Amino acid sequence: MTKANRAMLIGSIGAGKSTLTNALLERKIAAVKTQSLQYQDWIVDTPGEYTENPLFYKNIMATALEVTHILFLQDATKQKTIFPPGFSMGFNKLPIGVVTKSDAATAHIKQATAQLRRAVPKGPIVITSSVTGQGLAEIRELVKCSSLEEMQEAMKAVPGDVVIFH
Ligand SMILES: Nc1nc2c(ncn2[C@@H]2O[C@H](COP(=O)(O)OP(=O)(O)OP(=O)(O)O)[C@@H](O)[C@H]2O)c(=O)[nH]1
Ligand SMILES: [Mg+2]
Repeated sequence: MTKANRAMLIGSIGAGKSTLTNALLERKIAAVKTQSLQYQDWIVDTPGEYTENPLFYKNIMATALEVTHILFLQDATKQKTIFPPGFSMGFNKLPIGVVTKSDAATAHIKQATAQLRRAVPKGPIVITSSVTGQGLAEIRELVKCSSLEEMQEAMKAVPGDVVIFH
């Protein structure tokens, strides 16, 4: 991993941020509820409350200054999204949309992807599962990239059911 590159994970309570953090770092431990910012290697894991409550947006903004990439997580098993339209455009950071829990029986991947695309109008959307490992290698690759063009180039051989670029 390029040492300078770091990713902040944001998304609703229970979206799977900590489980994804552990999976990306190959830590075989179960996630517990996140109460505060967690710096884990090249990942900054945040409590879901930071994204769910606009009162915490200033914390997200401040923490974003410390990272190169922001991962916007949408739970595929949830009908609702908590991201305002165009949310990623408010950050001067490389965005990665992440649909989580693609393995779940109740996952609605198409719907989650469409919702996430409204929040993340530009950049890759990666369909992931921390259970099967789908999309994890792609996220690690994307966080090594330093521009949208580089991310697009890095993903050009990846099937469209794992990464959607815009
Ligand atoms: N099926 C399935 N379940 C998952 C996956 N990722 C997370 N979960 C489950 O979703 C629940 C919440 O996961 P967490 O990783 O704690 O969610 P979080 O986003 O960190 O939640 P907060 O820390 O409260 O903001 C747990 O019961 C996980 O086991 C996945 O890829 N597939
Ligand atoms: Mg957590």
